[in-house]
Amino acid sequence: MRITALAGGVGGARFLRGLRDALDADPVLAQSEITIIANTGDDITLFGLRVSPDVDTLLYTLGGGISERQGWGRDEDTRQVMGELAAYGVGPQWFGLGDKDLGTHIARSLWLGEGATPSEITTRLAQRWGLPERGLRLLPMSDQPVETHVIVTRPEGPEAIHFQQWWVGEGAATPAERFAAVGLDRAVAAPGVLDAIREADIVLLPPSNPIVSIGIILGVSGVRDALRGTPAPVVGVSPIISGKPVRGHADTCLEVVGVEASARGVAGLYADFLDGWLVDPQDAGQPAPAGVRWTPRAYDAPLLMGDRAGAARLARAALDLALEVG
Ligand code: GDP
Ligand code: FO1
Ligand code: CA
Repeated sequence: MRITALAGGVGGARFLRGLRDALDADPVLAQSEITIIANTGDDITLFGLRVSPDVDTLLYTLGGGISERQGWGRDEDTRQVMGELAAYGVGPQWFGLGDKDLGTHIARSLWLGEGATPSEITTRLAQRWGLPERGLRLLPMSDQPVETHVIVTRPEGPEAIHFQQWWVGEGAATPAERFAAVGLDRAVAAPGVLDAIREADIVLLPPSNPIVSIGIILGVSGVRDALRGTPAPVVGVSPIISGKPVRGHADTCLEVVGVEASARGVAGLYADFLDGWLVDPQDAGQPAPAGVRWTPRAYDAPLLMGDRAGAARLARAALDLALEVG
């Protein structure tokens, strides 16, 4: 079975680790390959280093090096380098880069300087984390740089800031007018991305942020058309339960683009290619968006990943829904 998934950071990574566990526990499906198309719109250059938060969260979670407490960054990391930078008055200090994590950013930046593409670099990083031998292929959505910015409203007028400054630095609390994905209009899909969607047996959308994770990947030229055209069933898991995201500020992001923060509102963003949508029992009463041929399927427990076993159970339910509608 060839499974392709679009993914952001923490929600995507935890779901996909659960999916790998669920497949490994199934004698028939254990040989399945998962291709992950990662959002790179969160990428940012800090201290001269290229940081790719969603790619790194996927690498560390799937490779066994994640900080479980944070959901991002390396396990048992320290902040010595950040402390030294602070002593020199060098910022920003609102983005916490751990010492072990910095190794990844230095390697990535060095290889970019040598002319390697993000795809090639992601392959190298994934090898170190043992992804290929576990049947996991990680692809950045594009090899062209894309950076999501947020147009915020300040007392002195509108200002465009990097998504990470808004999300991490300002806790998504500064009123925002809109998102601008700088470079997205010129970004072409990275090698293998469109074929992975077209040739998949199943396409899954983990419960990733619908605007700044999945929404950015959908904006890469050809991705949406590939999803519309693929013969594979496309099934998603709602990141919103009863109007609230499980973590983060997806409700604020939806508000910025004028979409209702609900399981149904998110499904409406995918209505042109989605075949199945897994929702929390609390959202079971919500009808599908107008004109779609599926009805939302309620999970048989709260739509929460909780621990790793809970993530495997949720992923198995999404897989079963895909096998049913496919
Ligand atoms: P990020 O890049 O780190 O923000 O991560 P993603 O974009 O991959 O996923 C973020 C989304 O995952 C948020 O909107 C959360 O609501 C959602 N999420 C996280 N954990 C869970 C969970 O256990 N269940 C569900 N249904 N959604 C979750
Ligand atoms: N998220 C935070 O809330 N605070 C941080 O200081 C922070 C640092 C950080 C460093 C590396 C990395 O890969 C991710 C990091 N994140 C941090 C998570 C992350 O950037 C965001 O939660 C997501 O990109 C939002 O989608
Ligand atoms: Ca992210």
